[in-house]
Amino acid sequence: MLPLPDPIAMAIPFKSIIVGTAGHIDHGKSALVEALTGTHPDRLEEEKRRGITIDLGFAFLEQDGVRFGFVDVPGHERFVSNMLAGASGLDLVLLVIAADESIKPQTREHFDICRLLGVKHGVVALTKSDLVDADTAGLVRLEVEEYLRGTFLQDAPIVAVSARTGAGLPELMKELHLAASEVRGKDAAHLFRLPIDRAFAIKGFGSVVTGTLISGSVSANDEVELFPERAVLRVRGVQSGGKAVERAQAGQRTAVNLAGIEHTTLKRGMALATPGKFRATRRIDARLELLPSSPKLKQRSRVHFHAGTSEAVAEIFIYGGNELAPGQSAFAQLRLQEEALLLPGDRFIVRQFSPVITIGGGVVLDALARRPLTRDTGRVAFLETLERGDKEDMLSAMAERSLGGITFSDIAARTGWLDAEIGEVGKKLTASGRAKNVAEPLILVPAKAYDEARQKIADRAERFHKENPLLPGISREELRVGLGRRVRAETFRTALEELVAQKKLELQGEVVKRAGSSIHLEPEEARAKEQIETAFAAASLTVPTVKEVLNGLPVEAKHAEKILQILLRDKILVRITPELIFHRDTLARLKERLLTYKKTKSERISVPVFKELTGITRKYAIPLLEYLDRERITRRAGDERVIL
Ligand SMILES: Nc1nc2c(ncn2[C@@H]2O[C@H](COP(=O)(O)OP(=O)(O)O)[C@@H](O)[C@H]2O)c(=O)[nH]1
Ligand SMILES: [Mg+2]
Repeated sequence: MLPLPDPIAMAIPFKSIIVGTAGHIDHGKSALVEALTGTHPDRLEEEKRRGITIDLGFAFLEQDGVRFGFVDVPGHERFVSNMLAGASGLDLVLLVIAADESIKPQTREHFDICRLLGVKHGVVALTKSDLVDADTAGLVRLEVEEYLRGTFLQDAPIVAVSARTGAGLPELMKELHLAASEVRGKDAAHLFRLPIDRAFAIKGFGSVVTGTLISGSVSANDEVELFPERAVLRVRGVQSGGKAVERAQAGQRTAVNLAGIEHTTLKRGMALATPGKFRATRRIDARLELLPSSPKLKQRSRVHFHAGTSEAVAEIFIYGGNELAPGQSAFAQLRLQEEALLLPGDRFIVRQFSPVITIGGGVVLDALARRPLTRDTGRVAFLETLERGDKEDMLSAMAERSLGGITFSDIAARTGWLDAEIGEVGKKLTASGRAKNVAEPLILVPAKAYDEARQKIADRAERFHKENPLLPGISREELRVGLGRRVRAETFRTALEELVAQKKLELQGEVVKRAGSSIHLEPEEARAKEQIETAFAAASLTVPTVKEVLNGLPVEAKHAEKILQILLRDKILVRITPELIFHRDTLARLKERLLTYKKTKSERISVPVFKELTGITRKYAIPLLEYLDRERITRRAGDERVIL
């Protein structure tokens, strides 16, 4: 017979499968993992001494192109929270039931947990088959079949085995391979996420964390972000399946050696992720399901919340009801006492506050939820859209619920989608006219909100013209501020550009005006304008006060002030102090005279000489010289001015 081809030599990628044990204490879970892999999964001294699994244990087996990572969980009810940390990220469950004891409480609890966590595949091992006769074995098999009817394991193989004699082990392995072939692997191309289940130090290496890599991949020299701490750390090295590797992929048991952090600051429940993408959360909206065996859940109950490897006390707010009946599900908010890194689609388990039993679980829909408010009537429809999972609808709904638009980084943090995916879905939304992109790379504003903003801009500019016929238009800033905070600056800019492109509005510097509009002056206003100009021009440097000029006009004071503003805007008049206004020709002549003085007399001029030269009093001379300083015609040097 030909030797089997070596998968490594043939560069066939291994399929990585995480197998988790589940079942009552003493049913032979750890013994079975040892019998299959050659590794006894109990690691702790205490576990070995007492012969009981307390924490998670790990063992590996590579066979026929499959890399099995076994996560062995404790069966004792006191250690269910450890079991939960191991149960997240399972591809398939190895449900262990001792043939001499059949189904026991933690068989049920572990199985419920697997179901609530969305585990889809599994194999049942009837262990300790060497201890029972054929009749008993047959009876237990019937009980198990009955128990699993209608669940995800109803068609799963039930294999009688003995870790002691080795009976049934080859058949069990065969079934594990079959089940593994049905598992759809986790997505290595996605953003990296690793819930941490262990943290320790290795002499000479420093801090190491381990976990089941649930998404993406990680390799040496990557930067990763630690949650909820939000520290960015460098990866020194990576192991998977107990061996150093270049890159660990989703679906693998993974150890990450981290630089720049004490192992004592790292602990189970934290997570590593692609840096700069995600946000930790304390409030999630979810689909919450209560087990039929659970008592009813009251509004504002406190529970223990478990997701990934993390756990926190949480308060539950049920939407659309005051309690949740056993076996029912509802949308609910969970307010966590501690921050966690969660994304939509993440599964979680809830356990009763006291006594601690598993009562239900669910799936995260909105990981960055707002607090529950009775006036927030759109929430249930929003959660329904998220639950349906159509990406365009989801993004559209997210944009609609955002205040004034959703940015690229908001979308990434809320969905965990890849950049390319965000771009693609965003493009579809804008192409179909459901949303408008108002800035690169992406700020999505719902079409309705955008159209409203644009209309408001046009209306306000128009209204301004009506109310201020003597002004050229509204200032850009005044127009923007008047729209309120819900219209973000980018929306304003885009909508304004659009209105200008459509020749509805015109931009003149910072002034927004109706396209083609010019100021229309009534005959007496035009006369008044002329009078003002003449008054200042005739006065030369000894100008009258503004009040004096305006009072002698044939128009109302309000109009007179506006006409003055027009002259100032058009720079026919120049205001050099709040009280002093000069005609531009007067100032131009003054500048010329100074230059002549410089050429013919001196580069320097004192205040008295300036007064003499211009024939004005100190009241005018000082502000004028300060104005000339500002204009860089002169520069102050002690008591004198240097003419520049
Ligand atoms: N006779 C027999 N004993 C077993 C078998 N598997 C496990 N045991 C024993 O059952 C006890 C509990 O096994 P263990 O693997 O620690 O159970 P766990 O708590 O489910 O992990 C140990 O004393 C094992 O030696 C088996 O197939 N046959
Ligand atoms: Mg054990």
